[in-house]
Amino acid sequence: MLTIFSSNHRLHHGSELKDGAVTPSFENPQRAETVLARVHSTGLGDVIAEQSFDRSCYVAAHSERYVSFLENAWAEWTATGKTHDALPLVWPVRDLAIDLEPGFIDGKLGFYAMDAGAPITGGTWEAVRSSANVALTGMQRVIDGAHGAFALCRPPGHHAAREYMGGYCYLNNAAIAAERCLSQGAKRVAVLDVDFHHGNGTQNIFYDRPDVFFASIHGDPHVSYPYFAGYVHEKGVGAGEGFTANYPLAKGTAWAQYQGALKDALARIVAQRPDFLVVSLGVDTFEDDPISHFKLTSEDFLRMGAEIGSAGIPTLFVMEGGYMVDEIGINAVNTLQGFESRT
Ligand code: 6XA
Ligand code: ZN
Repeated sequence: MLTIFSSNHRLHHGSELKDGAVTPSFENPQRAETVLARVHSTGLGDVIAEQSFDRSCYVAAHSERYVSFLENAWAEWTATGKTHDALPLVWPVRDLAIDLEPGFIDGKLGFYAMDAGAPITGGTWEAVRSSANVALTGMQRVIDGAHGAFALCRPPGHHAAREYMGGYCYLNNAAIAAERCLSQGAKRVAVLDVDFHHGNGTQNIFYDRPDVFFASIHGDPHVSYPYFAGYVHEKGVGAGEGFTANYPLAKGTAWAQYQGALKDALARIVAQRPDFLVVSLGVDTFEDDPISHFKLTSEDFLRMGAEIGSAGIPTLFVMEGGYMVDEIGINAVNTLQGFESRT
């Protein structure tokens, strides 16, 4: 399987507000390097660099003003004399003004963020743009006939909604790839999110749409980040009603329970007869992941890939989360090899 990788990911390494302290983000450059090393050592296939894509590809999944914010945030932040990572401090919740974009960077950061877990640094936009281009390059290969491809994206994307960042995510790489299929003539696309955390951003972008079916299997938001999305009753709205499927699972979920949700999600996806499948591949469902609480083993990722492969749909895998740095490469590549074993 072809892998797409951008060394520009190294330009982004920030801090996050976690457990009451600002600390180096769990989402660090070593993650992508570890996965890349495993791609090479297993001989998964060729590794190519990303191509450039027009800005309009990002605006297909996000608002114009949000993309402009991402492009300019660091310059606006440093213009105030600050040199450390830009993080938000105040958010427009409930009855506060949610429709008025503030004119000052402190306000803009809160306006365009769901949490203080997506720092903006001097290199962030270049890394983010390159990560989206990695997904777009992979998607184009699949559109052009490859049965599978691996977009080794970093930063990840699935928490990024049409108009906000959060949870280490800025541009939604999976959604941008799905939009690319549609703009190239596909009628229907499915997105399957197997990251431990609910893909609230992807759900947000397609919630009222019948052309993109979204299924997410994740830790129950009652007790797991992102807390405010991912419940079973969230099924889409308007023309999109019935085109979102959420599978929140309990703390300690192991393969025996996980497999049932995965089979159900895949059956629903196959029933849609999508032209393409985008998999948001987070491997933070691993038993030793430091910020999650599922119990999948490295062998289970082979099984997961095989299940996905048995759906028989041309598939782009997009890297999302996974923080057990020693194992993240094994678990990601196991999923891809499991997929290939069925194709
Ligand atoms: C809170 C935890 C963010 C979760 C990020 C993640 N800072 N998402 O792995 O998939
Ligand atoms: Zn995650």
